[in-house]
Amino acid sequence: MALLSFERKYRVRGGTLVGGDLFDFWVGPFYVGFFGVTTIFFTALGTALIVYGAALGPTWNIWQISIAPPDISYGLALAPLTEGGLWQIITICALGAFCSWALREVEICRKLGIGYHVPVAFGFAIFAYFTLVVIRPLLLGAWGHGFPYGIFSHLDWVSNVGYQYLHFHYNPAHMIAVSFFFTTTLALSLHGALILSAANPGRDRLAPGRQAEVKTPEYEDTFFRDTIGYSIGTLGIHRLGLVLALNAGFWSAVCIVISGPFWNEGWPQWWSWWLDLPFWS
Ligand code: 07D
Ligand code: 07D
Ligand code: U10
Repeated sequence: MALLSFERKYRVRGGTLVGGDLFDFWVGPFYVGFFGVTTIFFTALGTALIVYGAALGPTWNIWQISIAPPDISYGLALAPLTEGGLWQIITICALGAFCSWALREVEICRKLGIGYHVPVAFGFAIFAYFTLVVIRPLLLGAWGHGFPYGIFSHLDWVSNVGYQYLHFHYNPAHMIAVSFFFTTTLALSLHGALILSAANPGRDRLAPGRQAEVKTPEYEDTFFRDTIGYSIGTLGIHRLGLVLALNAGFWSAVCIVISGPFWNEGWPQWWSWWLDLPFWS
Protein backbone atom coordinates (compact mmCIF):
# COMPACT_ATOMS: atom_id res chain seq x y z
CA MET A 1 0.00 0.00 0.00
CA ALA A 2 1.39 3.39 -0.93
CA LEU A 3 2.33 5.61 2.02
CA LEU A 4 -0.36 8.21 1.33
CA SER A 5 -3.22 5.70 1.04
CA PHE A 6 -1.90 3.89 4.14
CA GLU A 7 -1.97 7.18 6.03
CA ARG A 8 -5.59 7.76 4.98
CA LYS A 9 -6.43 4.38 6.52
CA TYR A 10 -4.45 4.88 9.72
CA ARG A 11 -5.05 8.57 10.39
CA VAL A 12 -8.18 7.94 12.42
CA ARG A 13 -9.11 8.87 15.98
CA GLY A 14 -8.21 6.77 19.01
CA GLY A 15 -5.35 5.28 20.98
CA THR A 16 -4.53 8.46 22.91
CA LEU A 17 -3.44 8.16 26.55
CA VAL A 18 -4.44 11.67 27.63
CA GLY A 19 -6.70 14.36 26.20
CA GLY A 20 -9.12 12.14 24.28
CA ASP A 21 -9.85 13.65 20.87
CA LEU A 22 -8.69 17.14 21.82
CA PHE A 23 -5.20 17.02 20.31
CA ASP A 24 -5.78 13.93 18.18
CA PHE A 25 -4.67 15.45 14.84
CA TRP A 26 -1.69 15.91 12.55
CA VAL A 27 0.20 19.03 11.42
CA GLY A 28 1.81 18.20 8.12
CA PRO A 29 3.62 14.89 8.68
CA PHE A 30 3.71 15.26 12.48
CA TYR A 31 1.23 13.63 14.85
CA VAL A 32 0.47 16.16 17.61
CA GLY A 33 -1.48 14.64 20.54
CA PHE A 34 -1.38 15.90 24.12
CA PHE A 35 2.29 14.97 24.37
CA GLY A 36 3.16 16.82 21.15
CA VAL A 37 1.88 19.97 22.83
CA THR A 38 3.87 19.27 26.03
CA THR A 39 6.97 18.48 23.91
CA ILE A 40 6.68 21.84 22.14
CA PHE A 41 6.06 23.58 25.49
CA PHE A 42 9.12 22.14 27.28
CA THR A 43 11.35 22.43 24.19
CA ALA A 44 10.39 26.07 23.57
CA LEU A 45 10.80 27.04 27.25
CA GLY A 46 14.08 25.12 27.66
CA THR A 47 15.55 26.52 24.46
CA ALA A 48 14.46 30.06 25.39
CA LEU A 49 16.17 29.69 28.78
CA ILE A 50 19.38 28.48 27.12
CA VAL A 51 19.27 31.51 24.82
CA TYR A 52 18.60 33.75 27.85
CA GLY A 53 21.55 32.17 29.68
CA ALA A 54 23.72 32.76 26.62
CA ALA A 55 22.55 36.39 26.46
CA LEU A 56 23.78 36.89 30.05
CA GLY A 57 27.26 36.29 28.67
CA PRO A 58 30.13 36.02 28.31
CA THR A 59 30.01 34.64 24.76
CA TRP A 60 27.80 33.98 21.71
CA ASN A 61 30.36 31.52 20.36
CA ILE A 62 28.17 28.44 19.83
CA TRP A 63 30.98 26.08 20.91
CA GLN A 64 31.60 27.98 24.15
CA ILE A 65 28.08 28.78 25.35
CA SER A 66 27.61 26.94 28.64
CA ILE A 67 24.89 26.82 31.26
CA ALA A 68 26.53 25.57 34.44
CA PRO A 69 24.84 23.77 37.35
CA PRO A 70 24.90 25.46 40.78
CA ASP A 71 28.01 25.45 42.95
CA ILE A 72 28.38 22.37 45.17
CA SER A 73 27.77 24.64 48.21
CA TYR A 74 24.09 24.95 47.24
CA GLY A 75 23.71 21.23 47.88
CA LEU A 76 20.28 20.04 46.85
CA ALA A 77 18.65 23.47 47.25
CA LEU A 78 17.26 25.68 44.52
CA ALA A 79 19.81 28.23 43.33
CA PRO A 80 19.26 31.81 42.07
CA LEU A 81 18.64 31.90 38.31
CA THR A 82 22.07 33.26 37.39
CA GLU A 83 23.92 30.89 39.73
CA GLY A 84 22.66 27.55 38.50
CA GLY A 85 18.91 28.11 38.76
CA LEU A 86 18.73 28.31 34.97
CA TRP A 87 20.43 24.91 34.75
CA GLN A 88 17.92 23.49 37.22
CA ILE A 89 14.88 24.72 35.25
CA ILE A 90 16.45 23.68 31.93
CA THR A 91 16.99 20.19 33.38
CA ILE A 92 13.28 19.98 34.27
CA CYS A 93 12.41 21.16 30.75
CA ALA A 94 14.77 18.61 29.17
CA LEU A 95 13.28 15.75 31.19
CA GLY A 96 9.77 17.05 30.45
CA ALA A 97 10.53 17.19 26.71
CA PHE A 98 12.24 13.76 26.56
CA CYS A 99 9.44 12.04 28.52
CA SER A 100 6.77 13.83 26.43
CA TRP A 101 8.52 12.66 23.28
CA ALA A 102 8.56 9.04 24.55
CA LEU A 103 4.86 9.20 25.48
CA ARG A 104 4.01 10.71 22.08
CA GLU A 105 5.80 7.68 20.57
CA VAL A 106 3.62 5.43 22.76
CA GLU A 107 0.44 7.08 21.45
CA ILE A 108 1.65 6.61 17.85
CA CYS A 109 2.42 2.92 18.58
CA ARG A 110 -1.10 2.51 19.98
CA LYS A 111 -2.63 4.09 16.90
CA LEU A 112 -0.61 1.76 14.68
CA GLY A 113 -1.23 -1.28 16.86
CA ILE A 114 2.51 -2.03 17.08
CA GLY A 115 4.66 -2.84 20.13
CA TYR A 116 6.20 -0.23 22.41
CA HIS A 117 9.79 -1.22 21.58
CA VAL A 118 10.88 2.19 20.24
CA PRO A 119 9.69 4.26 23.22
CA VAL A 120 11.13 1.64 25.60
CA ALA A 121 14.47 1.93 23.82
CA PHE A 122 14.39 5.74 24.01
CA GLY A 123 13.60 5.26 27.69
CA PHE A 124 17.09 3.83 28.18
CA ALA A 125 18.66 7.02 26.76
CA ILE A 126 16.45 9.10 29.04
CA PHE A 127 17.48 6.87 31.95
CA ALA A 128 21.19 7.48 31.22
CA TYR A 129 20.60 11.26 31.15
CA PHE A 130 18.43 11.08 34.31
CA THR A 131 21.24 9.16 36.03
CA LEU A 132 23.78 11.86 35.11
CA VAL A 133 21.75 14.91 36.17
CA VAL A 134 19.39 13.59 38.88
CA ILE A 135 20.25 10.21 40.44
CA ARG A 136 24.02 10.73 40.84
CA PRO A 137 23.74 14.37 42.05
CA LEU A 138 21.06 13.26 44.56
CA LEU A 139 23.28 10.45 45.85
CA LEU A 140 26.26 12.82 46.10
CA GLY A 141 24.14 15.50 47.78
CA ALA A 142 24.51 18.40 45.33
CA TRP A 143 23.11 19.44 41.96
CA GLY A 144 26.59 20.76 41.22
CA HIS A 145 27.56 17.21 40.23
CA GLY A 146 25.42 17.43 37.09
CA PHE A 147 27.11 18.21 33.79
CA PRO A 148 27.05 21.73 32.26
CA TYR A 149 24.96 22.37 29.13
CA GLY A 150 27.47 23.43 26.53
CA ILE A 151 29.14 21.74 23.62
CA PHE A 152 32.75 21.92 24.83
CA SER A 153 32.00 22.43 28.53
CA HIS A 154 30.29 19.05 28.74
CA LEU A 155 33.41 17.45 27.27
CA ASP A 156 35.50 19.17 29.98
CA TRP A 157 33.13 17.71 32.57
CA VAL A 158 33.54 14.16 31.21
CA SER A 159 37.33 14.50 31.18
CA ASN A 160 37.50 16.05 34.68
CA VAL A 161 35.19 13.48 36.24
CA GLY A 162 37.12 10.73 34.45
CA TYR A 163 40.48 11.85 35.88
CA GLN A 164 38.95 12.32 39.33
CA TYR A 165 38.98 8.51 39.36
CA LEU A 166 42.53 8.47 37.95
CA HIS A 167 41.89 6.14 35.04
CA PHE A 168 38.23 5.79 34.06
CA HIS A 169 39.03 2.94 31.66
CA TYR A 170 39.57 0.72 34.74
CA ASN A 171 35.89 1.20 35.75
CA PRO A 172 34.49 -2.31 35.14
CA ALA A 173 31.00 -1.09 34.19
CA HIS A 174 32.59 1.43 31.76
CA MET A 175 34.40 -1.56 30.19
CA ILE A 176 31.11 -3.43 29.79
CA ALA A 177 29.38 -0.34 28.34
CA VAL A 178 32.23 0.37 25.89
CA SER A 179 32.22 -3.26 24.78
CA PHE A 180 28.45 -3.10 24.18
CA PHE A 181 28.88 0.09 22.12
CA PHE A 182 31.59 -1.58 20.02
CA THR A 183 29.52 -4.76 19.61
CA THR A 184 26.49 -2.68 18.56
CA THR A 185 28.42 -1.09 15.69
CA LEU A 186 29.85 -4.48 14.71
CA ALA A 187 26.36 -6.00 14.64
CA LEU A 188 24.87 -3.07 12.70
CA SER A 189 27.65 -3.14 10.12
CA LEU A 190 27.30 -6.90 9.65
CA HIS A 191 23.51 -6.60 9.36
CA GLY A 192 23.54 -3.57 7.02
CA ALA A 193 26.16 -5.18 4.84
CA LEU A 194 24.37 -8.56 4.72
CA ILE A 195 20.99 -7.03 3.77
CA LEU A 196 22.55 -4.87 1.05
CA SER A 197 24.50 -7.83 -0.30
CA ALA A 198 21.32 -9.94 -0.56
CA ALA A 199 19.14 -7.11 -1.90
CA ASN A 200 21.68 -5.92 -4.44
CA PRO A 201 23.91 -8.83 -5.49
CA GLY A 202 26.96 -7.93 -7.56
CA ARG A 203 26.42 -9.14 -11.12
CA ASP A 204 30.07 -9.85 -11.70
CA ARG A 205 30.20 -12.23 -8.73
CA LEU A 206 27.24 -14.37 -9.83
CA ALA A 207 27.93 -18.02 -10.48
CA PRO A 208 27.37 -18.92 -14.16
CA GLY A 209 23.69 -19.40 -14.98
CA ARG A 210 22.46 -17.39 -11.97
CA GLN A 211 20.22 -14.35 -12.39
CA ALA A 212 20.65 -11.14 -10.42
CA GLU A 213 17.61 -11.22 -8.15
CA VAL A 214 16.87 -10.14 -4.58
CA LYS A 215 17.86 -13.13 -2.46
CA THR A 216 15.71 -14.82 0.18
CA PRO A 217 16.64 -15.12 3.87
CA GLU A 218 18.02 -18.64 3.25
CA TYR A 219 20.94 -16.98 1.47
CA GLU A 220 21.51 -14.69 4.45
CA ASP A 221 21.37 -17.63 6.88
CA THR A 222 23.69 -19.65 4.69
CA PHE A 223 26.30 -16.89 4.48
CA PHE A 224 26.72 -16.92 8.26
CA ARG A 225 26.43 -20.71 8.57
CA ASP A 226 29.23 -21.04 6.05
CA THR A 227 31.28 -18.32 7.74
CA ILE A 228 30.87 -18.86 11.48
CA GLY A 229 28.78 -22.04 11.65
CA TYR A 230 25.58 -20.41 12.96
CA SER A 231 22.95 -17.90 11.86
CA ILE A 232 20.91 -16.02 14.44
CA GLY A 233 18.15 -15.47 11.85
CA THR A 234 16.30 -12.53 10.36
CA LEU A 235 14.19 -11.70 13.43
CA GLY A 236 16.97 -12.67 15.84
CA ILE A 237 19.46 -10.10 14.55
CA HIS A 238 17.00 -7.30 15.32
CA ARG A 239 16.41 -8.66 18.83
CA LEU A 240 20.16 -8.89 19.32
CA GLY A 241 20.72 -5.36 18.01
CA LEU A 242 18.16 -3.95 20.41
CA VAL A 243 19.54 -5.89 23.38
CA LEU A 244 23.12 -4.82 22.60
CA ALA A 245 22.21 -1.14 22.22
CA LEU A 246 20.04 -1.04 25.36
CA ASN A 247 22.84 -2.66 27.35
CA ALA A 248 25.28 -0.02 26.08
CA GLY A 249 23.08 2.71 27.55
CA PHE A 250 22.25 0.76 30.70
CA TRP A 251 25.88 -0.04 31.63
CA SER A 252 26.83 3.57 30.88
CA ALA A 253 24.34 4.66 33.52
CA VAL A 254 25.76 2.05 35.91
CA CYS A 255 29.37 3.10 35.31
CA ILE A 256 28.71 6.73 36.20
CA VAL A 257 26.35 6.15 39.13
CA ILE A 258 28.88 3.92 40.92
CA SER A 259 31.61 6.57 40.46
CA GLY A 260 31.38 8.60 43.65
CA PRO A 261 28.29 7.20 45.38
CA PHE A 262 29.76 3.68 45.61
CA TRP A 263 33.49 4.08 44.87
CA ASN A 264 35.66 7.05 45.92
CA GLU A 265 39.16 5.91 45.05
CA GLY A 266 40.77 5.63 41.67
CA TRP A 267 39.29 2.90 39.51
CA PRO A 268 42.69 1.13 39.16
CA GLN A 269 42.59 0.57 42.96
CA TRP A 270 39.26 -1.23 42.63
CA TRP A 271 41.11 -4.12 41.00
CA SER A 272 43.09 -4.88 44.16
CA TRP A 273 40.39 -7.46 45.00
CA TRP A 274 42.06 -9.54 42.30
CA LEU A 275 45.44 -9.37 44.02
CA ASP A 276 43.78 -10.06 47.38
CA LEU A 277 42.26 -13.37 46.27
CA PRO A 278 43.25 -16.08 48.80
CA PHE A 279 44.03 -18.24 45.78
CA TRP A 280 47.39 -16.44 45.26
CA SER A 281 48.75 -17.01 48.80
C1 07D B 1 23.50 11.64 15.74
C2 07D B 1 21.19 12.16 16.73
C3 07D B 1 21.19 13.72 16.53
C4 07D B 1 21.56 14.46 17.78
C5 07D B 1 22.49 15.42 17.85
C6 07D B 1 22.77 16.16 19.16
C7 07D B 1 22.17 19.33 20.94
C8 07D B 1 23.02 20.12 21.89
C9 07D B 1 22.91 22.38 22.88
C10 07D B 1 24.46 24.30 22.48
C11 07D B 1 24.31 10.74 18.55
C12 07D B 1 22.07 17.53 19.19
C13 07D B 1 22.78 18.44 20.16
C14 07D B 1 20.71 19.58 20.94
C15 07D B 1 23.05 21.62 21.57
C16 07D B 1 23.55 23.47 23.31
C17 07D B 1 23.39 23.94 24.73
C18 07D B 1 22.96 11.23 18.16
C19 07D B 1 22.60 11.64 16.94
C20 07D B 1 23.31 15.83 16.66
N1 07D B 1 25.56 15.03 24.81
N2 07D B 1 29.39 13.92 24.05
C21 07D B 1 28.26 15.26 21.44
C22 07D B 1 24.68 15.62 23.94
C23 07D B 1 26.76 13.60 27.29
C24 07D B 1 30.34 13.24 24.84
C25 07D B 1 27.69 15.81 20.16
C26 07D B 1 23.37 15.66 24.52
C27 07D B 1 27.28 13.11 28.59
C28 07D B 1 31.57 13.09 24.09
C29 07D B 1 26.49 16.64 20.67
C30 07D B 1 23.47 15.02 25.78
C31 07D B 1 28.55 12.42 28.17
C32 07D B 1 31.28 13.66 22.83
C33 07D B 1 26.25 16.01 22.02
C34 07D B 1 24.86 14.64 25.96
C35 07D B 1 28.83 12.98 26.82
C36 07D B 1 29.96 14.13 22.84
C37 07D B 1 27.29 14.72 19.16
C38 07D B 1 22.42 14.74 26.79
C39 07D B 1 28.43 10.92 28.13
C40 07D B 1 31.81 13.97 21.53
C41 07D B 1 26.24 13.73 19.74
C42 07D B 1 21.12 15.44 26.73
C43 07D B 1 27.24 10.43 27.37
C44 07D B 1 30.71 14.60 20.66
C45 07D B 1 31.56 18.27 20.85
C46 07D B 1 25.77 12.65 18.82
C47 07D B 1 31.17 15.96 20.23
C48 07D B 1 29.52 14.68 21.61
C49 07D B 1 25.03 16.14 22.68
C50 07D B 1 25.44 14.05 27.11
C51 07D B 1 30.04 12.79 26.15
C52 07D B 1 26.80 18.09 20.87
C53 07D B 1 22.20 16.28 23.81
C54 07D B 1 27.42 14.14 29.64
C55 07D B 1 32.82 12.47 24.64
N3 07D B 1 27.34 15.29 22.47
N4 07D B 1 27.70 13.60 26.33
O1 07D B 1 26.08 12.54 17.68
O2 07D B 1 31.52 16.21 19.12
O3 07D B 1 24.92 11.75 19.40
O4 07D B 1 31.17 16.93 21.20
O5 07D B 1 22.59 13.94 27.68
O6 07D B 1 32.97 13.79 21.13
MG1 07D B 1 27.56 14.65 24.48
C1 07D C 1 23.34 10.38 28.32
C2 07D C 1 22.43 10.87 25.98
C3 07D C 1 20.95 10.91 26.32
C4 07D C 1 20.23 11.65 25.26
C5 07D C 1 18.93 11.93 25.26
C6 07D C 1 18.29 12.65 24.09
C7 07D C 1 18.08 15.93 22.38
C8 07D C 1 17.25 16.37 21.22
C9 07D C 1 17.19 17.31 18.96
C10 07D C 1 18.57 16.53 17.02
C11 07D C 1 24.29 7.71 27.21
C12 07D C 1 18.83 14.03 23.86
C13 07D C 1 18.07 14.64 22.72
C14 07D C 1 18.81 16.97 23.15
C15 07D C 1 18.10 16.77 20.05
C16 07D C 1 17.38 17.19 17.63
C17 07D C 1 16.34 17.74 16.73
C18 07D C 1 23.60 8.74 26.45
C19 07D C 1 23.18 9.92 26.92
C20 07D C 1 18.05 11.54 26.40
N1 07D C 1 34.75 6.38 27.10
N2 07D C 1 33.21 8.26 30.33
C21 07D C 1 30.86 6.96 28.78
C22 07D C 1 34.09 5.65 26.16
C23 07D C 1 36.97 7.79 28.70
C24 07D C 1 33.78 9.08 31.30
C25 07D C 1 29.71 6.36 28.04
C26 07D C 1 35.00 5.19 25.15
C27 07D C 1 38.15 8.34 29.44
C28 07D C 1 32.77 9.67 32.13
C29 07D C 1 30.40 5.34 27.12
C30 07D C 1 36.27 5.67 25.51
C31 07D C 1 37.53 9.20 30.49
C32 07D C 1 31.58 9.20 31.57
C33 07D C 1 31.81 5.84 27.12
C34 07D C 1 36.09 6.43 26.75
C35 07D C 1 36.11 8.81 30.45
C36 07D C 1 31.88 8.36 30.50
C37 07D C 1 28.99 7.41 27.22
C38 07D C 1 37.55 5.49 24.82
C39 07D C 1 37.74 10.69 30.32
C40 07D C 1 30.16 9.29 31.68
C41 07D C 1 27.77 6.88 26.47
C42 07D C 1 37.65 4.70 23.54
C43 07D C 1 39.16 11.13 30.59
C44 07D C 1 29.53 8.48 30.53
C45 07D C 1 26.06 7.75 31.50
C46 07D C 1 26.55 7.16 27.25
C47 07D C 1 28.44 7.67 31.05
C48 07D C 1 30.76 7.83 29.87
C49 07D C 1 32.73 5.38 26.20
C50 07D C 1 37.08 7.07 27.49
C51 07D C 1 35.18 9.29 31.38
C52 07D C 1 30.32 3.94 27.62
C53 07D C 1 34.57 4.35 23.99
C54 07D C 1 39.09 7.32 29.95
C55 07D C 1 33.00 10.57 33.29
N3 07D C 1 32.05 6.66 28.18
N4 07D C 1 35.82 8.01 29.35
O1 07D C 1 26.51 7.17 28.43
O2 07D C 1 28.54 6.55 31.39
O3 07D C 1 25.48 7.41 26.53
O4 07D C 1 27.25 8.40 31.12
O5 07D C 1 38.57 5.95 25.24
O6 07D C 1 29.49 9.98 32.47
MG1 07D C 1 33.99 7.14 28.83
C1 U10 D 1 14.44 3.08 10.95
C2 U10 D 1 14.08 1.74 10.51
C3 U10 D 1 13.35 1.54 9.30
C4 U10 D 1 13.00 2.64 8.54
C5 U10 D 1 13.32 3.95 8.96
C6 U10 D 1 14.05 4.15 10.17
C7 U10 D 1 15.21 3.16 12.23
C8 U10 D 1 13.51 -0.87 8.74
C9 U10 D 1 11.20 1.73 7.17
C10 U10 D 1 14.37 5.61 10.64
C11 U10 D 1 15.78 6.00 10.34
C12 U10 D 1 16.16 7.12 9.60
C13 U10 D 1 15.17 8.04 8.93
C14 U10 D 1 17.62 7.32 9.40
C15 U10 D 1 18.19 8.67 9.96
C16 U10 D 1 18.00 8.84 11.45
C17 U10 D 1 18.99 9.13 12.35
C18 U10 D 1 20.43 9.26 11.96
C19 U10 D 1 18.62 9.36 13.80
C20 U10 D 1 18.76 10.85 14.16
C21 U10 D 1 17.60 11.67 13.66
C22 U10 D 1 17.69 13.03 13.46
C23 U10 D 1 18.96 13.79 13.70
C24 U10 D 1 16.45 13.84 13.05
C25 U10 D 1 15.92 14.56 14.29
C26 U10 D 1 14.63 15.26 13.91
C27 U10 D 1 13.60 15.41 14.74
C28 U10 D 1 13.67 14.95 16.15
C29 U10 D 1 12.33 16.09 14.24
C30 U10 D 1 12.19 17.48 14.81
C31 U10 D 1 10.73 17.83 14.76
C32 U10 D 1 10.06 18.53 15.65
C33 U10 D 1 10.78 19.21 16.77
C34 U10 D 1 8.55 18.62 15.58
C35 U10 D 1 7.99 17.58 16.48
C36 U10 D 1 6.48 17.61 16.51
C37 U10 D 1 5.73 17.75 17.61
C38 U10 D 1 6.36 17.81 18.93
C39 U10 D 1 4.23 17.80 17.54
C40 U10 D 1 3.65 18.57 16.40
C41 U10 D 1 4.15 19.96 16.36
C42 U10 D 1 4.37 20.67 15.22
C43 U10 D 1 4.11 20.14 13.87
C44 U10 D 1 4.91 22.06 15.28
C45 U10 D 1 3.73 23.05 15.23
C46 U10 D 1 3.45 23.46 16.63
C47 U10 D 1 2.20 23.42 17.19
C48 U10 D 1 0.99 22.98 16.47
C49 U10 D 1 2.04 23.88 18.62
C50 U10 D 1 2.30 25.37 18.77
C51 U10 D 1 3.72 25.60 19.18
C52 U10 D 1 4.32 26.87 19.20
C53 U10 D 1 3.55 28.09 18.89
C54 U10 D 1 5.77 27.02 19.59
C55 U10 D 1 6.75 26.55 18.53
C56 U10 D 1 8.14 26.86 18.98
C57 U10 D 1 9.30 26.26 18.49
C58 U10 D 1 10.62 26.62 19.07
C59 U10 D 1 9.27 25.23 17.41
O1 U10 D 1 14.38 0.71 11.18
O2 U10 D 1 12.91 0.29 8.88
O3 U10 D 1 12.32 2.49 7.36
O4 U10 D 1 13.00 4.89 8.29
